[in-house]
Amino acid sequence: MIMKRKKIIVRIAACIVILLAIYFPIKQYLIERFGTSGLHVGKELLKQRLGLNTAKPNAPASSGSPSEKTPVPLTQVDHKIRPFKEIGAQLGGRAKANSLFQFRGVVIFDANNDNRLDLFFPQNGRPRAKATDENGLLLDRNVPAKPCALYLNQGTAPNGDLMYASVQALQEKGNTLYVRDELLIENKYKPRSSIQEDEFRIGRIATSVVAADVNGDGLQDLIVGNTHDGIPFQTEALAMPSYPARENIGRNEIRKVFLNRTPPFLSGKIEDGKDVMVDFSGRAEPEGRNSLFLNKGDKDNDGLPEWEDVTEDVGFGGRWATQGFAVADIDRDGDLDIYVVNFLDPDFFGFGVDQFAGNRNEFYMNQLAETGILHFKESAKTYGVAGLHEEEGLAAEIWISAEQRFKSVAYQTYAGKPVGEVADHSWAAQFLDWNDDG
Ligand SMILES: [Ca+2]
Ligand SMILES: [Ca+2]
Ligand SMILES: [Ca+2]
Ligand SMILES: [Ca+2]
Repeated sequence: MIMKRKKIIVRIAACIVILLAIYFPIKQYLIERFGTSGLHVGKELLKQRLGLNTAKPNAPASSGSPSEKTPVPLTQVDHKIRPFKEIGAQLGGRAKANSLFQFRGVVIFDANNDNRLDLFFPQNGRPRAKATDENGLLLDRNVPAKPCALYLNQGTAPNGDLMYASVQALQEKGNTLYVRDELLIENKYKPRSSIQEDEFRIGRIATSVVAADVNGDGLQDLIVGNTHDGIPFQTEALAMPSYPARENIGRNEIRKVFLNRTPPFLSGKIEDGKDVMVDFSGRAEPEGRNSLFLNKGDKDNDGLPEWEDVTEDVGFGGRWATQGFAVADIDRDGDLDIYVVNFLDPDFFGFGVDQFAGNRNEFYMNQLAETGILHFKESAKTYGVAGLHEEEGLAAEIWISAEQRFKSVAYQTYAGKPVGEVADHSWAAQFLDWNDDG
C-alpha cells in the first residue's frame, strides 16, 4: 500500500517537472507567435467558452477626474468670441481637391489689398485619379485637371457668413481687361487668355503655396510649390510595408510585413522627375519647377489683381518635388528670403525606407536689398541646409524596431539607376530663433 502511494507521488512529481519543463518554452513560443495580448484574448475566449468569464462588459468606465465626468455648465458667453464655422463646402468645386496621393496646403492672405482675407488653393494640374460615372463606376479617364483657385472675399452676408467668389466666377461678370494676367495664378503651363478657354487643360502639379511680399511693394506675392508627375507605391519593391504592432490582436504573424501597393489600374510610367523637362506650351521647363507670381495690383479696378510670372527671370524655380516653403528675412537686410522644402518624386514614394531617397532642399537668398533688383541666389549648400546626407554629415539610417536593425533612408535605385538624391525627405519647415539671440 505504502509502495503504491509512493509510486503515485513520484509520478505526480515527474508530471509536474515535465509540465514545468515544457510550459516555459511553449509560453515563449506562443508569445512570439501571438503576442501577449493575443494570448490574453485567447485565454479570455476560452474562459468565456467554459463559462468561467468574470469580466463585466457593461461595467461603467473607470472614474476619471471630476472634469471628465461632469461637463462644466456654461454660465457666461463671451459674445466677442465668434465660433468657427466650416465654409469649405459652400466654396464649390474649384476649391475641392481631386488629387490622389498628393497633399496640398492653402494660404489665407489679402490678394487685392481691400483688408479682406482671400483664399488660394493649389490644385493638381495633372491628376492621376480615375473619374467615376454617376453610379460610382470607375471610368478609364482621369479626373479633371483643376486650375489653382483664388477666392476673393466679397464681404459679409446679412446672416454673418463670409462671401467668397472665385476669380473664374468674377470674370463671368464680363470685364475683359487684363484677363490673362488675372488668371495667371491658375498655374497652367499655357495660361488662359479668356474664360472661354478650357479651364481643365493641363497645368503644373501644385502642392503648396505661401504669400509673401518678396519685392517689397506692399502687395502680397504668391509662391506656388509644384511637384513631379507620378504615382507612389507602384511596384512590389516600392510598396509601403506595414509592420504589425507587436501586440496586435487578430494577427498570427507578428513579424510578417505586409505590403500596400497601388492597384494595377493606377500604374504608370516610372521616371525620376528631377531631370525631366516637360513642354505643354511650346516652352520646355523642368517638371518640378515652382512658380513665383508677382502681384501687380488691380489696374482695371475690377477687384481682381493681375499677376506676373517672374520665376525664371529672378532665378527661382528649381526642379525638385516641392512640399512647402518657409519665408523670413534671414540675413536681416530688409528683403524676404525663401527656404524651399523638397520631398521625393511620387513615383519613388517607397516607405520601405531603403527605397526612399529624397530631393535636396533649396534656400533662395533675396538680392533685392543689396542690388535694388529682385533676384535670388540659391544658397542651401553654403548654409548647410540642403539636407544632403554626405555633404552635410547627416545620419542616413533609422532604427526599424520591427526588424531590430538600422536601415538606410537615402539610397534608392530603380531599374539599376539611382533615383532621387542622397538627401532628406522634407515635408515642412519653419524659421525660429532657436538660440534666442534675436
Ligand atoms: Ca482681399
Ligand atoms: Ca509684392
Ligand atoms: Ca484687375
Ligand atoms: Ca534678406
